[in-house]
Amino acid sequence: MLAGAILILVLVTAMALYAVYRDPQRRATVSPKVLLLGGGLVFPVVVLTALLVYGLALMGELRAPHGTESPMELRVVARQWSWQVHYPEKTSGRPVVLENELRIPAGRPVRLNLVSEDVIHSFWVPSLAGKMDVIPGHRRQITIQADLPGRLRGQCAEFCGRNHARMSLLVVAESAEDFDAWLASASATPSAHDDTTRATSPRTDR
Ligand SMILES: [Cu+2]
Repeated sequence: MLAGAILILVLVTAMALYAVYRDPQRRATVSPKVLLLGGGLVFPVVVLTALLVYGLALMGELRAPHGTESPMELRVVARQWSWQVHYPEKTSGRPVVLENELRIPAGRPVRLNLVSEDVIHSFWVPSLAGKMDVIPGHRRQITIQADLPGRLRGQCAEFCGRNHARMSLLVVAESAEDFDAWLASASATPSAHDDTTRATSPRTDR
């Protein structure tokens, strides 16, 4: 795709330079009709059709990460203006809920069940997957997978009101062992307020 883009860029730049610097006496040997039909219709149709076919072929892979491992299920609630991540409840221990932080095990698919409590939001972690609109009254799903441990940034990608720009999300991908240890200790920690363990990510981006 990059090679194709470079080829088109070089071609268009060459044509623009030719148009600017050519000898004024020399007239184009290509008729305007051919230029318009070829450059304005045939060329874009061919290129865009090829890109569409390529994109459709890639879509399945983009939506469902590689591997046959069953994904971990998380519930993500979007609201003005934060992301709330609910971890599966165990028979023992306390429910684990994170605000504006998504902790996941690296190397394992994670299926996010997205719901909105108010307006349309859009879940977007550019390094992991495309955008997924979160629409009130609808349940949307997206499967993500971080191949390596690290910290990534997510952002609401649908304008959702005054603090839309601040509706960001920190994704922390950890090794499976670290993740399991964190989840075990988070669900074991008693909370001072209620029966929910909440943790707030450090908001260095504010
Ligand atoms: Cu939003």
